[in-house]
Amino acid sequence: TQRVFSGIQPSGGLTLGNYLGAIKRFVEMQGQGIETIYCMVDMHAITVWQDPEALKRQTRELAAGYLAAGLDPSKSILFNQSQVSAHAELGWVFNCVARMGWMNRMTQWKDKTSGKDAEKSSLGLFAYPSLMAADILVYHATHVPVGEDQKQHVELTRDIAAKFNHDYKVDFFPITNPVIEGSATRVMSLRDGTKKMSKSDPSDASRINLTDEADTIAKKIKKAKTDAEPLPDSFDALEGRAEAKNLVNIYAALSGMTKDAVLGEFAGQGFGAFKPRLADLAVASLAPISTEMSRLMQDPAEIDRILGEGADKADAIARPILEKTYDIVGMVRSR
Ligand code: AQP
Repeated sequence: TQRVFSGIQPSGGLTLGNYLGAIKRFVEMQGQGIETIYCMVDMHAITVWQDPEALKRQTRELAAGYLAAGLDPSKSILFNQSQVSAHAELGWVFNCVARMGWMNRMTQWKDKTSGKDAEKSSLGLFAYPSLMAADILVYHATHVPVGEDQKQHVELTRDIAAKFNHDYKVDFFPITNPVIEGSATRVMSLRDGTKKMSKSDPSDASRINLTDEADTIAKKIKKAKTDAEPLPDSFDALEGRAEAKNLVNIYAALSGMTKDAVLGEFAGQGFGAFKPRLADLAVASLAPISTEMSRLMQDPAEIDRILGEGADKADAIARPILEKTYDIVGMVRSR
């Protein structure tokens, strides 16, 4: 049987990248006879500094985003990571299974410390992938829907599971599969087509936030970096035009059309014609979600109740798997 786990950091507002690369996929996987567990990974978020009040607000906002996009607490388990302590506990065990060299090779670690003094990064940022492996494996999850940028971390999760199974001579943790599907597994920054759209990019103009007003979305798309060439009639012909590719990709993902079908419609036209259409499409797709998010945010107590209930359900799955892990490792359990 399949069990799906995935999470998003409440480290800022949700972006179009998080929506197309993750949340939209979460919703598609829900209720198909598959158990779906979706987390707000607040413990990952604090690997870089988070203002405490902002973290609480962002966690509730992320929960509102999940709900507004169509996740249903009666069909999926929705909760924030810190309320289920088994994540941190298994994370510690995995810190002792994973090797420093593995962590050193993680491109997210390299990206997040590049140009900075890595010595001043938190130890948690370095160990991030080990906690992520715990998030997944504490549920024995078989499938993890993520964007392209998280593929390496899911591969590391497989390595940790295999090393644990090998070291302790057990067949206990499953070898999890990343699910990287959909037409927008890698949405790029609106200012730089070689960088991914990210909620922590210092430039707000680089991303579309799910909570942006219609005119802000239109303005950001209008200002998005492009080139002066008209659009060709096939996606292959866009090679070398990173920004153009990104906008076409976003159009395809939002409309449900193939990229070639999008280009079939716009071939020969420039961005002056394409951008307003993309802006209209983005506004039409995101407005219902952002309206519902603001409605939900008016009742934070109800959001907290949903997260608490989800945490109870998550704990009921995770706790026995953690206890079995402790037993395998040789920890005395006497109460
Ligand atoms: N640009 C993107 N395109 C497609 N998918 C994306 N995801 C993130 N950005 C894109 C997917 O969203 C999920 C949650 O990501 P996360 O919040 O845990 O961390 P992240 O990948 O580091 O996302 P951000 O927005 O860039 O956050 P910060 O800036 O705080 O690090 C993942 O499935 C991810 O693949």
